[in-house]
Amino acid sequence: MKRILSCMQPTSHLHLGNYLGALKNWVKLQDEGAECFYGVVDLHAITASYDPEQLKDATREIAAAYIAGGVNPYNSALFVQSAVPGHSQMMWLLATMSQMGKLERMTQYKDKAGKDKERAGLGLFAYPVLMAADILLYKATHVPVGEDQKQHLELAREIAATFNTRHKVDHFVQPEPYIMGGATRVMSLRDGSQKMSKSAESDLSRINLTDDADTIAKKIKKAKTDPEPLPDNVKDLEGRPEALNLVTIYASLADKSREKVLKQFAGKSFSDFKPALSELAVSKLAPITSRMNELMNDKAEIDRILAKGAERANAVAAPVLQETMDIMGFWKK
Ligand code: AQP
Repeated sequence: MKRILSCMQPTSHLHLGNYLGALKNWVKLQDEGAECFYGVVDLHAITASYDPEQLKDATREIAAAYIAGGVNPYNSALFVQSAVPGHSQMMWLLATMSQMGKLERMTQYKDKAGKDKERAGLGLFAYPVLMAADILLYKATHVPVGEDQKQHLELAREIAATFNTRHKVDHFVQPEPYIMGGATRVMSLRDGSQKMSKSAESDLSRINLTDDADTIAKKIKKAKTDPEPLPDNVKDLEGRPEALNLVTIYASLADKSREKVLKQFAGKSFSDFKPALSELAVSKLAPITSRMNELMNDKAEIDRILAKGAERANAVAAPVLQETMDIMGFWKK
């Protein structure tokens, strides 16, 4: 049986990219019977500047989005990373077998640290080691990853192999990347060459799962496009990244191929296509938003769900951590 581990950071509100690129497919995996661990990785979120006043609610909001998007917390383990102590403990153990040279080559670190590496935090540098700990702690067999996380997963595989070889054991499972059929890479509404992102400065660049119908319609209306009508095939969208992005979003929300969407809208201009896309986006997202709002109005219920999830996650994680420490030769009481 597949054991899946996947997580999101409570850095801000989730957006349509997080939904179509990850969450929607998590629900499919859960419904196909995989054993799923879905985390809200708050320890990762503090590797960038953040507001301690908001972290708890941001964490609850991500959990609410998971549930509203279809994760069944009685079926999948929905947990907060910091509530399972094994994550940070395992990270230290794995840090002792991670090479600085490899961490320095991580593209995400290079992007996020920018030019001023001297001032980049150790947490940001060691982020991939914590991610390896997240995965190996559950002996996850499969990790759904986007392009940007492939390099980190490869590192987790290398760390697992180093541990097994060094200690002559077959302890850690080599996690496989799980390529999600139907996962969609959603691009910014302001620039079709950039991915839709929580941390992009302009809120007009993304549709948040917390946006109401008017806001969604306004953002789609203002989305960057070009003056050409829509073609009848995907190839003709080459060189038109914004048009391709809107068609891709429509197709993903409607669970149709882009070809089918283009057959439907061939020859139409964006003044026809955008209202149709708004209507579809609102009809798909409104039930999620309203369920999220309901859950956020009952924080005690979210906290109950998260406490149960932490228990379930810990029941798997704690023995793996102990076994790892035993292999490494630690004293135990
Ligand atoms: N634009 C996107 N299209 C498709 N999938 C996306 N994901 C993120 N953006 C898109 C997927 O969402 C999951 C959770 O991501 P994360 O919380 O770890 O943060 P991220 O990947 O760094 O996403 P953001 O929104 O860009 O956050 P910030 O701005 O905080 O860095 C992952 O599975 C990711 O692939």
